Amino acid sequence: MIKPVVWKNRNRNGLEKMAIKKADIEAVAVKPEQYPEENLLEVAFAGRSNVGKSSLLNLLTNRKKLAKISGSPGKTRTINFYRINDAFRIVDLPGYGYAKISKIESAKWGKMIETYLENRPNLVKVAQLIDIRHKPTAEDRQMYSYLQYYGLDGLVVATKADKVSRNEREKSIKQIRETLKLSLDDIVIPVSALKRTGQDELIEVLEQLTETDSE
Ligand SMILES: Nc1nc2c(ncn2[C@@H]2O[C@H](COP(=O)(O)OP(=O)(O)OP(=O)(O)O)[C@@H](O)[C@H]2O)c(=O)[nH]1
Ligand SMILES: [Mg+2]
Repeated sequence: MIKPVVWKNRNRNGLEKMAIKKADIEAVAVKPEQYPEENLLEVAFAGRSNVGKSSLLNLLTNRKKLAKISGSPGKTRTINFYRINDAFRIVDLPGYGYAKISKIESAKWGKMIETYLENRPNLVKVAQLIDIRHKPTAEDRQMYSYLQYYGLDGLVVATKADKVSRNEREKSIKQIRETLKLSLDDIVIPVSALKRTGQDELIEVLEQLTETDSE
């Protein structure tokens, strides 16, 4: 059973700092037969190509090369399952919205992502990543509506926070909230893989989401 997460009343000051002590790649999949067992809860990372999904995974796990990153979009082309602390999984998805890949390739990835999102009972949440410098695109909005439809929405990560000033950061978060029509309960966490900031808050959320009752 998943415990309800009360976003609004969380008191961060009183919580211990969480840490990811163990992280291993468990499966690389393009179809359901290749997914790992449904025995652990999963949170997936979705977002445009190059937004920083793989970098975020490395930041959270404190590993430089666990997930491969690249300056050119379209690096992650498979669904990659990472087992975290033997307690839950983070799933790194291929990015969408990369203009330079063929329509056929793009449709193939879209289908691959959809198949995963629609048929995974142990998937509890999808963190939607948005580059803090850019207003969410039509595709981002489409993706977010899709997540809403499946009840996987409510968690947005604003990446590359180091690229804007503090003042701009607040403005960008407001713009993200407005464009995606987030509710007050939805959360937006700014992170920077470069400056190594924001990861503690996100780890805390991931641990709450994937906490299981052992009673
Ligand atoms: N300045 C800055 N650059 C970042 C940050 N996170 C990622 N990048 C850079 O953005 C580029 C893309 O990062 P990836 O992590 O590969 O992005 P991705 O979303 O996994 O991309 P795909 O696998 O193509 O979908 C790389 O050049 C990273 O170094 C960040 O927090 N700050
Ligand atoms: Mg990637």
